[in-house]
Amino acid sequence: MTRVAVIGAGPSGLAMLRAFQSAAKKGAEIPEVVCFEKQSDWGGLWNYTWRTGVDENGEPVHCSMYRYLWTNGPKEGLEFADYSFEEHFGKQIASYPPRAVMMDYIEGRVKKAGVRDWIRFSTVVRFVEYDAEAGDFTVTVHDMKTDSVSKQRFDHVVCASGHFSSPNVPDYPGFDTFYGRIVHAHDFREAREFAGQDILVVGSSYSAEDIGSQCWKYGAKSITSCYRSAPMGFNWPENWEEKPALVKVEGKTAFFADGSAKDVDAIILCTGYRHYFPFLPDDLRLKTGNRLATADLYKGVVYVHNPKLFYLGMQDQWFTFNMFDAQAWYVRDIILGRIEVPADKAVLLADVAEREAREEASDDVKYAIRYQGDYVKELIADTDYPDFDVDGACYAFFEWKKHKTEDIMGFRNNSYRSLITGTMAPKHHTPWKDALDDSMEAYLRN
Ligand code: FAD
Ligand code: NA7
Repeated sequence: MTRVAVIGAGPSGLAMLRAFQSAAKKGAEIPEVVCFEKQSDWGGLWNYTWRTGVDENGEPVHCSMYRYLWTNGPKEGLEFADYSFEEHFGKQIASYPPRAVMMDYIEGRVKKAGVRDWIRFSTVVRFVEYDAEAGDFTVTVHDMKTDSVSKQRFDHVVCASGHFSSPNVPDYPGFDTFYGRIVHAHDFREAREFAGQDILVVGSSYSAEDIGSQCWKYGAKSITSCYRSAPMGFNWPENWEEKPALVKVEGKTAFFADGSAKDVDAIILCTGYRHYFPFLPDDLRLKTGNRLATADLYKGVVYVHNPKLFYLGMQDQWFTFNMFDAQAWYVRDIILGRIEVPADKAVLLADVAEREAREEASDDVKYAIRYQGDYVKELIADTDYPDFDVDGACYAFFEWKKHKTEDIMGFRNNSYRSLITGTMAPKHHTPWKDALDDSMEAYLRN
């Protein structure tokens, strides 16, 4: 029997399990699927832990999420086409759910699918090797519950281990003698820690914007953010100032490229993440930047140097859950022999080159959103994943961008229409900036 290993039970890995389960439900014969998950529960980044550094087993903590995290884009852009928010919660809910609400939703679909038994929890994938003669993979895993290391053979490996977990941590002159805390976004958890403090946020992307906003919401005295390439440029509250690049730190004073300086109590490095696969040898390891057209992946999922190996969710993300689904259904159909991957490596490489060129053709944001929307459409067209209004999702993202420009601390008060059920989301009962209790009970009170 064909055997498939899935590495990771986050949204991407779970999409893979759900894809196979849905084929089996329709009568298809499916391979044996074994998913290895190093955490003790599923949900990937959405499985929150207070821990930082190493986990209970001494492994690097995967979680990069923090308390009080609400989705940074509208839920209507990520809704599963085969499992709506209304189906899960029994009613339509507001558009920017907090993390706990999202975790409940993610779990709902896979609980219904009944795939939990396919997952070996607290099991770390240590190494993957390809045996060219046998044409299969040997996967070495460490089961932390029994403290035993074992090897298993698989015909296919699907790597869904995420890429927003291993932090990119730059050094700046003076960091080693700074008078306060320096922390990367990956280890940021509780915004109240910074109440009453002057905070410096390094970076100008999603983490910088959202962690700065959280600290602002939970009572930081001031936020200074600084950018390497371009400012975020939002209409910030009066105690938030945007500066050009950080140059150095002396004592508690940060100096910037325009010659200005600011005394700060803490520095939060929102400097992004690295694609990091310590369990993969050179011939199997994806080496790519955080971009829409990942290097070396035919159709964004098939590893061109070994087409029996697949990667899910390795792109930079406008689309998330529904894109992971589109990818998982596509990979499933390759494994089931329903979709053929060209045998000629030159064809696979040409596909990657075409995607890269098309991504690089414009740096307009709407272009990038449409680009990824088109990718989702392209994959969905070839499988039985339920068709949904991808253009409508792009439009929701355009609206979201506009709402952020209008009011960066108020964009989460807006509502959008579900592309799956057609229902308009209710307005949340409390403006985001005043909603300090982000429990599921509080959010669902609508
Ligand atoms: P992950 O969620 O990272 O899951 C990967 C899984 O692989 C983990 O469970 C991990 O434990 C496991 N794993 C890793 N290595 C091993 C190993 N060696 N052995 C066994 N298991 C392993 N997306 C949105 O749609 N909306 C948002 O609001 C949003 N906010 C975000 C906020 C933050 C701070 C971050 C970092 C990301 C956010 N994202 C958001 C994007 C996020 O990447 C996706 O939502 C989603 O979690 C990606 O799923 P994934 O399964 O690809 O990866
Ligand atoms: P991103 O989107 O990869 O952004 C990283 C940011 O960090 C970006 O502004 C970079 O600037 C900046 N950066 C990177 N290296 C440095 C150094 N050395 N010095 C200064 N600034 C630097 O990561 P995020 O964490 O914001 O977002 C990742 C995901 O988490 C995202 O999907 C969200 O949903 C949550 P640049 O523009 O490259 O000059």
